[in-house]
Amino acid sequence: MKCRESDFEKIPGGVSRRDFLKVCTATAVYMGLPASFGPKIAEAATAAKKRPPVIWLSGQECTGCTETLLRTTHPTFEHLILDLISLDYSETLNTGAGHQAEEYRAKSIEENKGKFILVCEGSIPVKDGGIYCKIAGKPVLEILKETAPKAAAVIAIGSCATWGGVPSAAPNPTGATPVYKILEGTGIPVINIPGCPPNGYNFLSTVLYYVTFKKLPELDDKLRPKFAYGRLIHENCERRPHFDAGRFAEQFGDEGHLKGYCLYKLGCKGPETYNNCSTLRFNDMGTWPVNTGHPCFGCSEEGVGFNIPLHTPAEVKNVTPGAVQTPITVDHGGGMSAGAVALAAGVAGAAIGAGVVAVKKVGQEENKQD
Ligand code: FSX
Ligand code: SF4
Ligand code: F3S
Repeated sequence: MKCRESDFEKIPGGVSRRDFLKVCTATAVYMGLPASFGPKIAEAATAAKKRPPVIWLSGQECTGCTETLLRTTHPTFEHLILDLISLDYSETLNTGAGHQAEEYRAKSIEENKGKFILVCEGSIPVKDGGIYCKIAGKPVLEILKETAPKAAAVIAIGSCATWGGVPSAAPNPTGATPVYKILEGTGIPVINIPGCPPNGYNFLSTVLYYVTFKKLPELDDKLRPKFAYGRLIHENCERRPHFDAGRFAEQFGDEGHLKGYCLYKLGCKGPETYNNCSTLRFNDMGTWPVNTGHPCFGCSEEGVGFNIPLHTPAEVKNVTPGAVQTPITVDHGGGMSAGAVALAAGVAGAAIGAGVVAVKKVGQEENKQD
């Protein structure tokens, strides 16, 4: 096919228009939309005249969620942060500090009322008035309560922000609480992207969807985008044929483990964890916990990771066979999954997706699905 010169024109983020379209199409498919939505996504993502403002708050967390967005060899995450959105405040990435940074945050919130996206990373301590996590002398609990009503939507990123995560593990000394619970009953739209850390593409695709359609993607009853958290990990795991055939690793390093058998008896929580790790995977190598030989510990599932001991067998929630049965002769860990390939390309699309426009508030209730 003959390419036009305009195909190679660079759009913000240093990506060629042609590659960008490809990526938007891959992202559309990943979100369960027809491929014909690709151009629509690309158009919405590049139409914005003003870079969309994002305020990124940090509560109790390890910063892994930010790190996972930045630690990719695909360049577009950096472009997302630095070129395509206006990241007006992020304690990890701010160049300014102290009063200067705080004043800038206040200014951006006032100037962009109802238009900015508030991203919350980390849990919110509520015990003793929230004194266990303060920013510029103010409890993050107060900052969240003041800021969220002025945002277009709130994205809780990571298991700490969505369920409480590590800081809320028993005995939860600081009263670490998820963001959605703090905002319950306020009508402020909240979307949960759990994982410790979550897959960056789940976050970026959500932003992209929001930008394109001016509403939240379809959410489940736990406010998670269904396109990413609609299926159990176990349903699409490459070790699933071994599970079905009753072939298990009994101990780390035993013959079954070395042969790539199912990790259920080592405590794998894939059968009770809703996430796309087994299809989307992480990093450019297409790795994920199970293909490195470690059981999933349910990091993204409320009440599982950080709650149920690592090696306690999971509750098998669904015995439906996987959609695709992987041949058990395949060498584990070799090559990228189809999903990983699409998403490796898809990162740019998601990034540009954050080339956000002003967004309309959408009621949480309207988006909750059974
Ligand atoms: Fe929590 Fe994210 Fe785990 Fe860490 O911030 S979800 S501890 S990866 O950094 O919040
Ligand atoms: Fe895969 Fe874990 Fe399910 Fe076994 S129990 S098939 S390792 S998700
Ligand atoms: Fe977490 Fe399990 Fe995925 S531990 S990263 S939900 S495989």
